[in-house]
Amino acid sequence: MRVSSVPRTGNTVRNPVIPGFHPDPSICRAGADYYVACSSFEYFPGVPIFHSRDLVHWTQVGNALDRPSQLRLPPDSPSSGGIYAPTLRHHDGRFWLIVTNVSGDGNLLFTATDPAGPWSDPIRLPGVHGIDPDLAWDDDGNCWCTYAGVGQVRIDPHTGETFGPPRRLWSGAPGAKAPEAPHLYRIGDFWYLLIAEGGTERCHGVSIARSRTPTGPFEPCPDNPILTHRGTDHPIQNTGHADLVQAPDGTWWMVLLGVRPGGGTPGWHVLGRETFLVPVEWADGWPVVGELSSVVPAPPWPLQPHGVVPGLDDFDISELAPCWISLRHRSTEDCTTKERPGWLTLHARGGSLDDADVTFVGRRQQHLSCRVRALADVEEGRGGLTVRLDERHHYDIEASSGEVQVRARIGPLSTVVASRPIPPGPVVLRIEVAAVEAVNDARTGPDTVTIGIEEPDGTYAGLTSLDGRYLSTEVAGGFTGRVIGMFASSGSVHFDWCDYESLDR
Ligand code: 6LW
Repeated sequence: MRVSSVPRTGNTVRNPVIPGFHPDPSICRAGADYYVACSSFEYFPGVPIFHSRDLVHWTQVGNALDRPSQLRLPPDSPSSGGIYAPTLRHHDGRFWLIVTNVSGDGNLLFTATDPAGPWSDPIRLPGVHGIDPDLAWDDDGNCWCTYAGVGQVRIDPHTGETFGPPRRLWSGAPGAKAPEAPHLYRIGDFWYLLIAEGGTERCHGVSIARSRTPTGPFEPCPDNPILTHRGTDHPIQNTGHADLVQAPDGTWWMVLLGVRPGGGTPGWHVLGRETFLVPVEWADGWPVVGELSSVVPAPPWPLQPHGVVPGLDDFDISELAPCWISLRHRSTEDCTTKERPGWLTLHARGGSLDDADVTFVGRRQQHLSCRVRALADVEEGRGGLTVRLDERHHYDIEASSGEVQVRARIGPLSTVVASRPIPPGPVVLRIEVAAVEAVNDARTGPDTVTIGIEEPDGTYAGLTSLDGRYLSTEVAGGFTGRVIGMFASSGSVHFDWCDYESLDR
């Protein structure tokens, strides 16, 4: 039985469709509009929401959790804690979002009439004991919450109440680790249970099972895993944590996470887990996933390019664009565009970038090669530009009155790599990332991070070049990716603009 297929026109578009640290994508469609939500971990605001009309061009329309009442991250909560694995659904005229806050509040459910927000305050789910919660409704109006493990419990999504004991549904392939990221769908005569397994590292994969009822018993697909790149030399690795969506023309598509390791052995990925798109066909009642590569066949409908994140932000509007994220919380007391109109002012709240609690505003590195520049006025404090993986892995250029310093923090080691005097007045700080062109040696790193300033006459003065591998997930661990941004480590620092430019070919 062939239900539908994706016509191949020969045209392709670039994958990942949402580059940079955007893992655990969950997708839903409402009419002609598609929406994706991703995990956000220790960053505030949390859960970026993207919109698309064509599945390949995505615009960030907001962050679902943008109020402290929705997202509580203790100041000392660990990096790669916080918000895990959303499920986003459109049901009964509303959008539903369920996530886990592993740094305290557990599973939380939110609703909105517009995915751009505002989203409701959270409904707590104390009876759901597992990460990666999913939501699915049956024809009788029952709401089933399925979670990593893979377990399931019936819930009232309006109150968070659970009914009956949780039941175990399926554990994926015998012996495979970490059956997680379940999504349950009613498609035709079956209920399909899509999961990830093998762990979110190189062995990640996607498997599926089906049943006549949402509660099982589930019969595994004979072709599991239906998608994995484990054991291959494919440039996209760690593929898993997927979600399915059907287009109005009947075609099916999958969003999933994958990484792009660079350099020699073992390969280092620096952008975190990114969101890829792949077409899906159906054969004999099972999904067959198309080839996942750095391009995806253009969908058979007009593409609507939009939503390129503006590179230059001159902080002329009072609200920060949704791409800007901070660490654990953000208040107008430590981050404001109102104090000096047209500038972003950061007031240090005590910590340095080595601490969990620091005044920081950054954006995800979304290109393998890029340049970020910012004009900083440090007459009243110390601060600058950083590229960070977490508190223990970051490269910074920090300016204070009369001097700039480049500092590298790698695990337990922290060192000033370079410094030089600067003239009075605002200074342009620059971080440039260049992906390696060729691997000359198995030990070649993934990229080079060059850090410097611009002289008052605009000429560039490089201070140092550092191996980027130390700001990779393979070195730092965890679930996030690089974020590049501005910080204040003491006093007040004002930024006139910050410019992010892709240097990818
Ligand atoms: C998430 C789990 C996973 O909860 O990583 O790749 C965890 N999959 O499903 C954090 O993103």
